[in-house]
Amino acid sequence: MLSASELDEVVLREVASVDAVDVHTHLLPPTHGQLLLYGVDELLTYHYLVAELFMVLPLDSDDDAVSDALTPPTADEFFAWPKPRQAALVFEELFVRRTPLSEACRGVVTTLHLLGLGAQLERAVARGVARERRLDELREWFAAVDKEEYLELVFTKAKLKYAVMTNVPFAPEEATHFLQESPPPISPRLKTALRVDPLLAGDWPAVSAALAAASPPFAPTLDGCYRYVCAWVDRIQPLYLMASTPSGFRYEKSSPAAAPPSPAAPPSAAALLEQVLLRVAVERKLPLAIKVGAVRGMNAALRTGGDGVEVADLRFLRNLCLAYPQVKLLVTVLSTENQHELCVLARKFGNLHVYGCWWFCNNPSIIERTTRMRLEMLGTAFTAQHSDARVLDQLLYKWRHSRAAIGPVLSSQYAKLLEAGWPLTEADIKRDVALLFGGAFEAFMAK
Ligand code: REL
Ligand code: ZN
Repeated sequence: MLSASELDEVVLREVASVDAVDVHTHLLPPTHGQLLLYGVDELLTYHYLVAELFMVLPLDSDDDAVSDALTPPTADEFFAWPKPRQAALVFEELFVRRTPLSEACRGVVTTLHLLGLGAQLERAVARGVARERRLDELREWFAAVDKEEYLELVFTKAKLKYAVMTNVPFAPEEATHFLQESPPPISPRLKTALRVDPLLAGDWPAVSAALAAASPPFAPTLDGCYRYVCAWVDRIQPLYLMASTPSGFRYEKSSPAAAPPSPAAPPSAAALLEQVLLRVAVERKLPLAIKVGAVRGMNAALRTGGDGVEVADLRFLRNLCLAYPQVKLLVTVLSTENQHELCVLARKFGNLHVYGCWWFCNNPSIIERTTRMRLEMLGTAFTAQHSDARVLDQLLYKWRHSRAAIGPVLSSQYAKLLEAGWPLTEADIKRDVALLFGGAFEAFMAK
């Protein structure tokens, strides 16, 4: 049995060392060539940092605040630049001219230090270094790594068992890697997930374009679409289907008495959801991971960095859970305002599993309060975090920072339990931490 004085040490140690499952990332395997992002230029051009860059760039190039040698680009000009030039501007503005205080900036610092590149980073920000040379030493280090070995190194250092990818059949540059005659085997560190946003959004133009572009093409009908999705399920054997909801998303089960649509009309959003996405989920026994609360293209000029957040109406989750009790839903929400209601929904429906602190919620202060609430409301029946990493090296900081935020919250919850008189053991803590960092996800998937 543990004493109050031993508690912190044991909990923090377990949280820091448990082998976690990263249930959602945007990483792709080394066999996808250039699509596996890593290195200092990719770290610095992460869309979180690009958004922060455009917050501080002068609005027009005559502004005196502009760094003399760098005329501020428009967003379109910036994205047309080669990556190293984009990275150099981000570095200059956010790390040299300002203190990298934000979570995304601090993440770059943590990552480089965990890779043993602290001295190189210090030299990069030093006075007197020509700004176009600043990142050279760091770039040289990354240029020398072997991708497969580096993937292994990062997973080992981040203490991850495996990470789930986001595999988008609608993106030709990604799809082509799976469509080869005999695709090379994927590293066991990465598991597949089939990402199908246009189906949840009822985006028939996007869906029908994909059906037409397939070789051979699929019929531009609901049945054709169903076959297309099944073919992708067979091809990549995903752990789950995943989609994010469009802004203002609603769902109510269609009434069987509803008049059939005219055969000439494009399929409705409800038909795509029920007759394709949910049908595949039921027939193939595939969980559906839903991400709620993003507002795509809030400032479209910033591309992915221009996506925003809204407080979502979560009634659709109740409707889905009731209408499809056999379909398992993995759910995360982007607005802090939705976190409490999501916990209540998870308490009501055994087919709903809460995972992670997503994107704008992936900040220590929000992780702390969200995790505290989840522990109080859900015990260990949730997944504390996912990284959403787009760049391989980010696994290092995202997991380091998340573990640091979650550990003390968990420890204080245990302290209250000890005080209440529960005989807590080290084995209990090991078991619980394993659940929060992937075990509860795997148990839910196996249900
Ligand atoms: O999977 C998603 O929908 C999101 O995570 C992404 O759209 C987002 O850009 C991601 O980088 C956030 O962390
Ligand atoms: Zn994501």
